[in-house]
Amino acid sequence: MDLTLCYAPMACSLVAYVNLTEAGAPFTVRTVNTGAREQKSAEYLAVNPKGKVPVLVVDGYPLTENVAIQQFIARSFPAAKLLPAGFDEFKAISLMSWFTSTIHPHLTPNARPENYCDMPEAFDGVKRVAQKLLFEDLKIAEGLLEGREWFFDHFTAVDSYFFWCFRRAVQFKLDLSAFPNCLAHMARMRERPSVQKVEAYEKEVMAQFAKAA
Ligand SMILES: N[C@@H](CCC(=O)N[C@@H](CS)C(=O)NCC(=O)O)C(=O)O
Repeated sequence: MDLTLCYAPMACSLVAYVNLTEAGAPFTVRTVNTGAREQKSAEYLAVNPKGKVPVLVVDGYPLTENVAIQQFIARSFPAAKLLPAGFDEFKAISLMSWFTSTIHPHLTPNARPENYCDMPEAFDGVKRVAQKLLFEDLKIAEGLLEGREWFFDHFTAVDSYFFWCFRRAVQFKLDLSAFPNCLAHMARMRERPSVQKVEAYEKEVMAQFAKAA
């Protein structure tokens, strides 16, 4: 199987990078310079008309949307146990759907308030409301992680996805001290070689993009 991941530094394509690495899957990376709007180029739109990362191109066929991509990786490489078994599998899909449909949209206004309101003087308010909603989400995640290392009884794709969400909140310099379980989860994730690999790679790609600018 030929796998190519369309990946941008800082973006949620990190999740698939981590999961492919955890699965020991051979894959190549196509970097996408979102700062230079490469995701809106005609060439990229031919791969993903939504103009977003991630895309996992499987034997030439593009698969979009994190929830589908993580399930594809988990089912293609079952030995990695990236999804839990039994009813928990559906709970894992439920959590990843929540990250995509709710947590991610509560993060993005911090970076792009202009996509939510066309009055620049209201941007601070847009961010404030998004942060309030995000903190409600994180309170739930904090409870789910109480007394646990991972969301399920072992590391799964849900952990990789939540790591990206929480790291994004950290990058927006929000005060996250009310979420010690989430902070501990992030620290645990950073002990994993897959996460160390993607964060080192991310730095490299960002340096290449900065040089090219
Ligand atoms: N629902 C999509 C969201 C993908 C998404 O929003 N990706 C962002 C990066 S985190 C992106 O490509 N943004 C570029 C843009 O909107 O121009 C998924 O989960 O795959």
